[in-house]
Amino acid sequence: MPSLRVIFADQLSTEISALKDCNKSKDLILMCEVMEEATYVKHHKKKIAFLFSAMRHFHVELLNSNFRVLYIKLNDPKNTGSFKGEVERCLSRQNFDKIIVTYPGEYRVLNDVKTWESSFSLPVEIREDNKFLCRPKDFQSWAKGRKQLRMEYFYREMRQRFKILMDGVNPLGGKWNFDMENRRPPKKGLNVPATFSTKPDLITEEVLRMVDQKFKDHFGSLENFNYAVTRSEAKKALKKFIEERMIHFGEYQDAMIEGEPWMYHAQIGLYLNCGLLSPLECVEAAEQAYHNGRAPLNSVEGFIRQIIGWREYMRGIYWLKMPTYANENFLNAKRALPRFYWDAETKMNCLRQCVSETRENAYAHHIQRLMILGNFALIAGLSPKAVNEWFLAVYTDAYEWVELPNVSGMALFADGGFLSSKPYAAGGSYINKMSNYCEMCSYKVAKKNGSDACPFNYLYWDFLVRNRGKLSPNPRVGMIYRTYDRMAEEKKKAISIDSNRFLESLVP
Ligand code: FAD
Ligand code: DLZ
Ligand code: SF4
Repeated sequence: MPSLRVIFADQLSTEISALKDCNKSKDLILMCEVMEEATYVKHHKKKIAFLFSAMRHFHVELLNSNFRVLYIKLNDPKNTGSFKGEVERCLSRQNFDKIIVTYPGEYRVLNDVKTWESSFSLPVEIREDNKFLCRPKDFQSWAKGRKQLRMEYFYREMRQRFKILMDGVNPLGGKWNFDMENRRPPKKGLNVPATFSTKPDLITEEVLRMVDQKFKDHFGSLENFNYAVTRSEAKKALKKFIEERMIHFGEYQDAMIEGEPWMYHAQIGLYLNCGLLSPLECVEAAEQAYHNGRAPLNSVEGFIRQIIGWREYMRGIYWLKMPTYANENFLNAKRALPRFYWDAETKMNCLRQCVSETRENAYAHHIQRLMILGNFALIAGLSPKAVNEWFLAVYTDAYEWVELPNVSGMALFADGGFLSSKPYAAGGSYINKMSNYCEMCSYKVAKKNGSDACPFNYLYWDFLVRNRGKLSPNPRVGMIYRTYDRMAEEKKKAISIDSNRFLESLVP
């Protein structure tokens, strides 16, 4: 009897484990566009269009390779709107001996898949997700018995295991990490080369029309849709980054410039996370560029660390800590998400720029996500649930396995320091050093208090004061309190008054 192989939107690779040993003449592949997945959070329109177009192109690729595929479009009148409903419909038409899937990327979907066996009285085989380099169970073994998990040690083991940037048993260049060379502020007159861009074909145009019609109330613009939607185009996007922009990736990794949404970042997260690119091919292409003398070690090492270090580490944490991780709120932050996260209407230029770019591109680079959008959410005490929902909805590369640890763990310190050793809280001077946003802002970054002072300045201190009981035992934060304690009483009072006034003025 044939088996039914279900492929989700983030598994668009002919190498995916669910397709291994597939009998092309007998087995059936099911792919479905379902309303439940498009709306469980109101995803950015570009994210939905990207996934549906990439799914439809992958469907064509599978047909061209002689696989049997049942592809359910969103506007199929019989579409039940859910994975389970579509599997049930498929099973009602044909008999199968079992269902085969690759581990879904989200706990929520895994829970659903786990009900199929009893609901349909059919064995369900859930296979390892080979889009990643470290299996959740290997991460669990690595984590076991460690008091503190630190990405750096995990990363070093990944370098050794996959023999990446190694000189025998030592790291190439004598150091594991070149971050100290990677934090340059932006320079005036940088001429950042454009990222990959391609014109929508007929399949994408049809999807764009459908998304425009069906998801009118979702965040974001569909204008200038120019992503790769096939593996061959995604490979071109990677090549363009490696050849033209990786050279400065390290140097300007933390820099932000108004009107330069991508800076020297790769813009490949969306392709990696849906299976169009594999992590090892990205890493190997970067390493090759170093050996060919096309990019310096600090850039290449920095880029590789993001992929075999941070990306795998975040996924490891997700599967280690779910389902409780989704409810973490160490700092008991409760404030509703301000409306400007959706409409960009705020006088704070840094936030206005980052939200506007997110709305246009469904993209913001790491330091915008962490030090502008995340930092504000942290110091203003926004509710982790609301912030997570926003981050999951607005970026094309967002799936819960990677979004949640980045937001709750890295940006909001909601896990109490399990993932990072101290909160990434910063005042305006950091933003002013690493960007040119403050030059065009209505607030004055040099002013610490008063109605025209940069809100990041007083909110930073107010955040520390509000959370003193929980943060002062942390050795990396404790000494900052000594600076606060030395402040004049009048200044402390001004911080509190300004912060209350500002926070009260936020419109949810
Ligand atoms: P580059 O900066 O060019 O990096 C190359 C690749 O490294 C990325 O494509 C990504 O696959 C990987 N990478 C880099 N940093 C991280 C990281 N911290 N965690 C995991 N992988 C990383 N990444 C997502 O893929 N999806 C998300 O939903 C997501 N949400 C985030 C939310 C917050 C608050 C923060 C601080 C970071 C988040 N990240 C997320 C991580 C990172 O910001 C994005 O991976 C990156 O911006 C994607 O753009 P890029 O391809 O240009 O990345
Ligand atoms: C994000 C998303 C969207 C918008 N739509 C679909 C879909 O129609 N079909 C599908 O298979 N997956 C979709 N996804 C991705 C899922 O929500 C989910 O993130 C993955 O299946 C991983 O578990
Ligand atoms: Fe942002 Fe403050 Fe700079 Fe304005 S002055 S851009 S609010 S950091």
